[in-house]
Amino acid sequence: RKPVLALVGATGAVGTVMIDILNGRGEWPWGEVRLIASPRSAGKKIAVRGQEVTVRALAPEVFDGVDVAMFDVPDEVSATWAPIAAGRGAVAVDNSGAFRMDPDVPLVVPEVNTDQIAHRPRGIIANPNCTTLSMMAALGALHRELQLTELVVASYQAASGAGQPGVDRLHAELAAVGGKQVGERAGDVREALAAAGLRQDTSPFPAPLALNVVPWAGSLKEDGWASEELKVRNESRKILGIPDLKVSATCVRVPVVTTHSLAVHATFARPVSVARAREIFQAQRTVVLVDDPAAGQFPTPADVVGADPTYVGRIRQALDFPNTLDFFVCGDNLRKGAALNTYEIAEKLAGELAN
Ligand code: 11C
Repeated sequence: RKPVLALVGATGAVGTVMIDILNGRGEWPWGEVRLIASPRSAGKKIAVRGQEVTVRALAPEVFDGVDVAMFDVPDEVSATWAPIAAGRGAVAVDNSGAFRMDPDVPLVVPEVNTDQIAHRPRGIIANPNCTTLSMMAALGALHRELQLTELVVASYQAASGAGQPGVDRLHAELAAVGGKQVGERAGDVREALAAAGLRQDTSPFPAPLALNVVPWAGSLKEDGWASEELKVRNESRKILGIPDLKVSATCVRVPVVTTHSLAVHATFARPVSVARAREIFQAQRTVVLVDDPAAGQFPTPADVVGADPTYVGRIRQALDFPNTLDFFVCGDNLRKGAALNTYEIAEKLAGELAN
């Protein structure tokens, strides 16, 4: 029989992108597809590859007979339900942060560490955070040949990283400032938002995002670090298999709807050249090189959104740092950053089941 695929969180922001990916995929190894969501969304009908599928409410028995269950739900929902799915025989592929650092749960980016999929004693495989993922195809390719030793990054993260409420907030803020002479005096953006009835304390962001950048993503951790910055550090180490990788990240939210960008400063054990880095990127199927500044060509989120690959440009040899490259990456945080990578892992599992 063909394997059965379940999608938990089918009606959320990432779940919706996942449905789009399922509908657009060429090869189709699955038999049945089950769509699962909270009781509030149960009964809804969603078209998957030409067939109407009725969304079921999350319950233990919906996992009976499921081979692969993809989870696009908040951490606390995954923490409870991924083990239940695994207990009923499914492999859970989880896009939340609940299991990423569990030593018995592999953290997988197929083009970087696909071999890790086989070691899953808990029956759970984790999908990285979208900020980490947005640079991993590019970094993994360089690391394979050059051996990464130090990584300094600044992120430029889109509003949809905070889910649909983040997108809705950005649009509402842009509408509130649109066409107005604001951004010229400290505090005038906040005043324009307040005048439009947009209270700061109800925003998913800790400061106005319209006409602004906000140096914060996630929750406050020890010594002033944001959770997102620690995820970039810990997850990069685990995915690349470099436990002592030196990492420093600053995560920043920018007024972009979807597609995270990162300015990367990466140091290697071996000498690097821009020419060799270009060859490495060109040989990596999931990386697209857009790097001709003389012609105004470099990746930008507005040009990358909706695409599957990681886009890389602005490759430079760092002037004052030996063996170091600077470059800029853009990746759609809802596709490769979330749904697509999860689905690519599920597809590998389907291949495993077929053999
Ligand atoms: C953001 N990267 O942009 C986050 C969202 O650990 O999966 C994803 C959080 C996570 O806000």
